[in-house]
Amino acid sequence: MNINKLLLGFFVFASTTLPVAAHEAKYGASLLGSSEVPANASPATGSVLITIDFDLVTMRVETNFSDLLGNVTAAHIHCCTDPGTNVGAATQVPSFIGFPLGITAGTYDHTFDMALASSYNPAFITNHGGLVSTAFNDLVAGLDAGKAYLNVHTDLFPGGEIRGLLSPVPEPESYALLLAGLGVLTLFARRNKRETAHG
Ligand SMILES: [Cu+2]
Repeated sequence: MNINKLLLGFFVFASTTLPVAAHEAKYGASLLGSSEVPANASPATGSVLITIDFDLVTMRVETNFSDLLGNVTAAHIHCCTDPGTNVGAATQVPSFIGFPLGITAGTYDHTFDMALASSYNPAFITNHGGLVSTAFNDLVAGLDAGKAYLNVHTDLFPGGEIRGLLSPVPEPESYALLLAGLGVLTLFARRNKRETAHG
């Protein structure tokens, strides 16, 4: 088989799948008391999935949590700092709009327009270039680097009862691309082996 045709096929495949993967990014985390700084012994658990849409400039926040010892007072994303340390809130304060407060278990699903200043903590915009666009870029960079965490504050744990350090979730398209790439490499390896044997 003509290796150039094979490579062309690979690049056509890559160019049709890449934009899908590149215009959306997902970040996930488990929410635990042991992830707080300092850690606490809360039996509560939860999870969070963040989806950034770079075309729409939106951020979807999907969260669930249960078994909190205290009642929820606020929830938002803090950024940007190294794991094991604390930093101020980056997103809407005092809490995500519509986040269920005053309860110990619940769910939340809201999509924020990240082109609006109201989706951020004003201090985060001030400290990150002074513009919504620079704040957005820094927040995404923080998410990519594993330097942002979702924190659920309660009346018993004002500093946060459960939190999760957000990290990138690979898209299915990325896996397909990776497998296609490995397939090409395998064909190259076979071809080289055969040529060596003959020669
Ligand atoms: Cu907070």
